Amino acid sequence: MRTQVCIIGGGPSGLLLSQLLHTVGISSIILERQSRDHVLGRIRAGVLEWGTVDMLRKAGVGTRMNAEGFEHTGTFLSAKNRGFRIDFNALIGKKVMVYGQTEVTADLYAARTDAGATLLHNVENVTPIGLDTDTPSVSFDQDGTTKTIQCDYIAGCDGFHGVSRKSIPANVLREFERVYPFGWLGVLSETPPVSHELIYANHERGFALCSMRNANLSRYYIQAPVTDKIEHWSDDAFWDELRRRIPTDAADSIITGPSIEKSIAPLRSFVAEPMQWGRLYLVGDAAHIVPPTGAKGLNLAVSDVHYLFTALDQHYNHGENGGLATYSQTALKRVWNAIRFSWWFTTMMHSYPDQSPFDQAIQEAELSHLETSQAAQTNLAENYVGLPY
Ligand code: FAS
Ligand code: PHB
Repeated sequence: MRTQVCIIGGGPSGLLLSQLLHTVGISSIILERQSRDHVLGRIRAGVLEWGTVDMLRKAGVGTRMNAEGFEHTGTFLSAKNRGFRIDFNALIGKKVMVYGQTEVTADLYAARTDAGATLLHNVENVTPIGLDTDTPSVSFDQDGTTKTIQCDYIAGCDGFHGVSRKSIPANVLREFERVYPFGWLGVLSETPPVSHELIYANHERGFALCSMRNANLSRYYIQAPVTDKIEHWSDDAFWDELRRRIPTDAADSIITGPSIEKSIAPLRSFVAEPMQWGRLYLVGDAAHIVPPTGAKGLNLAVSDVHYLFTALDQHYNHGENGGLATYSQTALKRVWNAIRFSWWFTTMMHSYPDQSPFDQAIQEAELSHLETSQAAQTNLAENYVGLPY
């Protein structure tokens, strides 16, 4: 088998890159280790930066998002059970789109399928070969047979636990990490959202977030110990704890219901440098992880895709190689800005196990300053809606 770009990983990064390459006549093959249904069943991100909205529209997959997504011109923060709003539109004339990653993935799958893309599922033992040569390849097993794809470039879109990052020599790769001493317990319920916009709540008992997927599908999170198990949390216990942490008016009006999904996700900040080595380019979670507080994970994957797609288009269709040569340094600049914001927002909003009353008071003072300072709100708004590509 041969293709121009071999893409390892069929999540949002790999699917979007393949779709964009297709729009400019560049061939790709996607290798995905899970089944299509497994990938489509994942429940992950909820907020799209406008840069992501533009990229999805450019890829020709924005129709359902335009019809079903929610445009949000602001968000609510709260401390001590009292909320206030940050108006993105009034401050910086920008907004975000609330449209679940599950739907984005489904839209990309539909487009790749319609275009007759080569998307191989349930592959095993994916192995990049010859990354430091001009003739790289990727071998893999499928249905008991070992196959090889000859290609020009390899896009490592295989997430944090993938094979791509680990294919960069240890003496080349530098990793930066912070693991947070808490996780997020998330619930999906077929109930109307408690608020028309998101609510990020600081509370001495722990962080909480009220989000949504549509007018009758809500997504809620509470901070939980990393050692916690979903079995420890009945639905009633979850709702009671959520009510204790969010603004009083929301707690009094929330409509609860049975959870249709319940999961605990750990939180970490992680960056791998460089994001390229030889003919291998790392994209999305393969290169970096952010705590979901700032809603940056999926959006950073999309800006990586933008940079790599642009560089490959310049190479194949315009004979220019500058974008490929500088992909890592270009992507990492935006990555580190998002890593910083996500760390800052996480540190301000969560209760740390060893936190003192002074620490809690400082968090509340920072939120009080945010409530009254246009400059502070503008800084948060610029980072939350997404810094320029
Ligand atoms: P993904 O991990 O999505 O995709 C990688 C793909 O590669 C997967 O399909 C995997 O099966 C495949 N793969 C792995 N190894 C392979 C191999 N060796 N061979 C072939 N295929 C391989 N972000 C937010 O912005 N907000 C959120 O609320 C949020 N919640 C999250 C909750 C959880 C539990 C997790 C894990 C992540 C969450 N994220 C969130 C981040 C998430 O949205 C990612 O940023 C996004 O999925 C990144 O997309 P990809 O880079 O495509 O990586
Ligand atoms: C979500 O809706 O899942 C969501 C929204 C915003 C975040 C994190 C998760 O910051």
